[in-house]
Amino acid sequence: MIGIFGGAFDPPHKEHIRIAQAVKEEFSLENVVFLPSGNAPHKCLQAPFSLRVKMLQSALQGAFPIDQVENTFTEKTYSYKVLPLLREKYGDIAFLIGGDSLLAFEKWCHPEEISKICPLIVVPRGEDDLARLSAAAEKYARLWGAKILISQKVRGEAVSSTMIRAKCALGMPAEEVADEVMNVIKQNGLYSEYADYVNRVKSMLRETRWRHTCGVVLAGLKINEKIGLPFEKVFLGCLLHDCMKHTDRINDGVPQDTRGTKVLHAFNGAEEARLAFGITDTEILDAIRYHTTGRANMTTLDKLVYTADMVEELTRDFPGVEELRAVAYEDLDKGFLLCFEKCYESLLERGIPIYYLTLDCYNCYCKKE
Ligand code: DGI
Ligand code: FE
Ligand code: FE
Repeated sequence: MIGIFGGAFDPPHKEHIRIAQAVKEEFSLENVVFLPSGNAPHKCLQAPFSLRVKMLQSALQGAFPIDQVENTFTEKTYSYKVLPLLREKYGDIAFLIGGDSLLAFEKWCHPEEISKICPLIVVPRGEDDLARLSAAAEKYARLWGAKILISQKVRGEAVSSTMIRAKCALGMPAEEVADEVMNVIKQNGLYSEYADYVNRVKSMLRETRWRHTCGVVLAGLKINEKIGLPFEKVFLGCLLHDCMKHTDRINDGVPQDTRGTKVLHAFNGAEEARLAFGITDTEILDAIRYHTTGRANMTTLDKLVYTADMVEELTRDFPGVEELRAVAYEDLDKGFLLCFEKCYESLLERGIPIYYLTLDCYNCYCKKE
């Protein structure tokens, strides 16, 4: 039997290869064929098919074959259409999927067709509930005669390609990716659409503040895994949030009453994003503008940037930050509330004058009747 390992592989990471090897062993597969998906309609930071194949070749070094059939498809490729072709080509096949995909199997296109074509090999993620997976497997067996094999030995780790692409965009090392793949990424300038913004912000900040900014981008994207705002809004809001932290230059349009206070840089940063970086998206601009004070009726992006700013993993290490972080990654509304309360109390304790928007925010979210 041949295992079919489909994915975007944008980029392929070490965990992909570990899983392929481990599944091959556990199920005594003759081989595992990597099947990069066809090009999706253009999204931010996506590598084209040919370069994803090139990265896969560098990652696999001939250890596993790559099937490029999905490159020939112009419309969206569905498993129920591709798998019959692969069965014709390879004979006895099994389709590798993650635990999360099995739980969503009903929402796939024609799961009953797929169930007839070949067995599914399910690789649970570390945090997956095995009882739930077994229950789902039994149900699909009953409904459609699906043959579902749940791996007993392999546990996938939650490696996020989005996070890897963000690290590349920020010029950070990504240990999830093999050196050979990183070389292809660099040589072809992959995931570098925001290089101009990144370089400019970096040049405006001192080293630790830049590290903090990278931390906020990564924390923001991690929070966003549960929320699903557009990548660009999260990336740019977080990237630009503190861009005016280290300057005395004040842009037009910044409220007078913020001068000489710690909240100035947020308003100044929003104007800089608009005037110098050419950002026109008001949601991004607002998230920057209100990242220090908060406000009444915050948008999800406002809360996300505010919270990521406080819990990022690269420089924030105040007592209790780990608990805040865990809550924030799980539930943004709760995480935001805890972060805001902590910040508000600290202002009171230190006797710092509270800006009216901070008070608005307090009245909106914290005031008990
Ligand atoms: O820029 P960061 O250090 O990453 O974080 P931030 O933008 O949240 O700024 C935090 C600082 O802003 C901290 O010293 C407290 C101060 N601050 C927050 N809200 C208010 C405030 N200062 C005044 N004067 N009034 C506020 O309402
Ligand atoms: Fe700030
Ligand atoms: Fe900040």
